[in-house]
Amino acid sequence: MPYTNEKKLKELLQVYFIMGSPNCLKDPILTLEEAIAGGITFFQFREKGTGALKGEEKTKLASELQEICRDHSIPFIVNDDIELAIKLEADGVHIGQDDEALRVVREKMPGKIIGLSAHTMEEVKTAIREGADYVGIGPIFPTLTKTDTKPVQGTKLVEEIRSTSLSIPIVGIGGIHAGNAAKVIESGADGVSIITAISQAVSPKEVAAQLKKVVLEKSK
Ligand code: TZP
Ligand code: MG
Repeated sequence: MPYTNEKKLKELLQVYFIMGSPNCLKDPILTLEEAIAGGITFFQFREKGTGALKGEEKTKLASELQEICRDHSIPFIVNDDIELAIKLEADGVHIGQDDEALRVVREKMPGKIIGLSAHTMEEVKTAIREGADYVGIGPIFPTLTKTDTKPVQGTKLVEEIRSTSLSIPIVGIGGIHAGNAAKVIESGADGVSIITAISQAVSPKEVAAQLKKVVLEKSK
């Protein structure tokens, strides 16, 4: 696996930027470059929603974003689309509970990072048993980005996981911005996953830098 070391992965997950072209206020390439300049540590390509690119156009954008990540040693993860992740030799994939089973994905992508969205302690335990490298917990706060989410759950599950001996890396997701990220890290998450706060910012660089500052401060 490229980043098997749990401690290293926890560091890499600190400021986890997720986006696709429908999320961006400006050009996705520029948005990613600015976000990287601000200090993001991990990137997920999630091409979903109204106007999302498909087929060759999607592959082309993914490949361009991947190259930028590669130039800056930022892991490049693909949301859901396992075939695309394999084709591009991405660093990993992020899947949900309704996507292809983790066991199957692991077989298709040995040695890659696999993240799974989880909403209950049971799902977290199953994720660990089946070999997930990290779990995404949310929505922590209300979000307008994903309409089919489970109910907002605050930081309860993150706290619950951290009250056990389970050491799996955790990222919080949903409605996170520089003003509330501290709460997510304080509850025990290793990182924050963000779409809107960075992708719709006038300055993705500035917002990424603010988020990085908060996370580093609270991770001490
Ligand atoms: N999964 C749970 S909430 C969410 C996803 C993909 C959307 C997060 O987006 P935002 O804009 O950071 O609230
Ligand atoms: Mg999914």
